[in-house]
Amino acid sequence: MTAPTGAGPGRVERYLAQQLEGGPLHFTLIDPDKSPGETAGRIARGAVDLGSHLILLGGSTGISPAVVGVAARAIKASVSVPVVIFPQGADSISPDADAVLFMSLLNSRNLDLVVRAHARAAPLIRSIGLEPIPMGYLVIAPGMRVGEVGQVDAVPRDDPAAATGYALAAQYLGMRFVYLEAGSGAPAPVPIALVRSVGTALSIPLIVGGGIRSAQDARPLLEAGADILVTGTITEEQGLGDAFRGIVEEVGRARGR
Ligand code: 1GP
Repeated sequence: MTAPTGAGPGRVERYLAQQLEGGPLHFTLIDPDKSPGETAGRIARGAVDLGSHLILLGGSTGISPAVVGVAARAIKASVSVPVVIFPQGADSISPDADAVLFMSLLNSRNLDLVVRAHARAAPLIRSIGLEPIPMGYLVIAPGMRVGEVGQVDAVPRDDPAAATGYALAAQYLGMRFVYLEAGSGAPAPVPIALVRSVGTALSIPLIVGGGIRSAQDARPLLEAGADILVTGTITEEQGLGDAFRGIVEEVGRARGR
């Protein structure tokens, strides 16, 4: 098999394109520091059994290539959906995952997070043959921890035009996904009007995450044009209980529409 180049869709991106033809998708975010190794594998299996389409692996503390690698191997032994690194920096890169979100933090004031860290990590990604998925990452207020660590000028919740400008710029720069992030554990998801504005303008898939805690949160986001919903905190706080199940079922219903 030839190594992925990032110049065109690799195996994981082709899987996503195919799945997106059937409607929106759900990604489960697992923090390998809080849920290491076999625990990550067990959560992944439960999530996929309930209908989640991909496992994202990422966290903000205690991350190393070894921690990510052990969790990625355990997840891959448990499920057949792709395992994709949601990086916090070069320390998140492990050859044991299927791909990495190669994401530019569009509204960071820190050039490292826009492109410089990428320049440092890119040769490693190439040498280990990890699939890079080019993505624009945009933090919407409140932004939570990623807003602070990412030194962002968060997009105000009542400024869909600003979000749409960033998202379109990402598309025009050739990025193949845009992720609107309210921040992990945000008290409320990205506002509906903002998702609708961005979703209407974009022709690449729109990922939305942060603060999605129920089917009631998920439904209007899907109706507004989110192609992919990401949840993390809900599993950490409540496991794969009613809330998680409700969100994944809502995505399933949208696929049926
Ligand atoms: C964080 O968007 C993801 O990067 C998920 O957010 O933890 O709030 O579900 P939650």
